[in-house]
Amino acid sequence: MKEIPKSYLELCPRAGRLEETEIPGFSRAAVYLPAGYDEGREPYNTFYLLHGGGGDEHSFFSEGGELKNMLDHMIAAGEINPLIVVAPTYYPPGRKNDGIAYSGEAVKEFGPVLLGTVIPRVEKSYRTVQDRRGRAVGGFSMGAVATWYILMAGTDEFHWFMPMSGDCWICGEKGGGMHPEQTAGLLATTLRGKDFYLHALTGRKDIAYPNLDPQMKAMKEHADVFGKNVKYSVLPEGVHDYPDIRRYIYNALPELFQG
Ligand code: FER
Repeated sequence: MKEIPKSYLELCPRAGRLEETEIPGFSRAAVYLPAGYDEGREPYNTFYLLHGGGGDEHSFFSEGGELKNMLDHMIAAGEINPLIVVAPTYYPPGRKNDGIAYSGEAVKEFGPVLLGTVIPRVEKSYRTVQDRRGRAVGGFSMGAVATWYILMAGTDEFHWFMPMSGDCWICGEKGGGMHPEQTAGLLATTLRGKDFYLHALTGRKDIAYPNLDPQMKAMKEHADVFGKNVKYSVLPEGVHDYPDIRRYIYNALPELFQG
């Protein structure tokens, strides 16, 4: 896995901007708009990026601005096409610290909200490519748990999926580790015949590794569903935190929206 160039974490001369948008009846999202958005007329691909448990819509974009700087630099260097990044929270107001069981419910309930409320709202407010190949979804930890739910229900809306350091909880909490074969079997049954690309990433020292790794290995047994369209990367020294997640995004984002 490539390292992020150090200079990419510093301010980029050609910078995009962040704003916030209200998701009526639900909550809020941080929105990254690339440099040139205001002058241009073309629609942009959209990456929905979901924070970890106990976080909020600012989690990815608050810490020192590094993720924003990295996106600006990747676009300026031509490593990726300009895109919009939408970071909504899956928590209703005031409930972000209600524990892991509550988070499990919140991310499960968020799938239909993303598909039915957030996407239409975003696409009314911003110039987006309005088809499945122009939309990607990924997330960290509980945001990855959310991503697996969205994979199961949302291949009409999304082609690109990037769960990072979190497993599929369709068979219960940490089900990818507790019930890997059943989880992989349910995913395979649900996704057989569907067209999608998924890149799962984590670290060998990540607390979610013991849950994600058995699931990914069990998925490989269903090669008709999880073949060349599924990639799995493990960073040997990777831990459960936002800086390593940023590195996963740096490595996997150029694969999205290709064809
Ligand atoms: C995992 C998926 C999500 C995991 C932990 C989480 C330890 C989330 C934890 C939290 O938000 O507190 O596989 O493994």
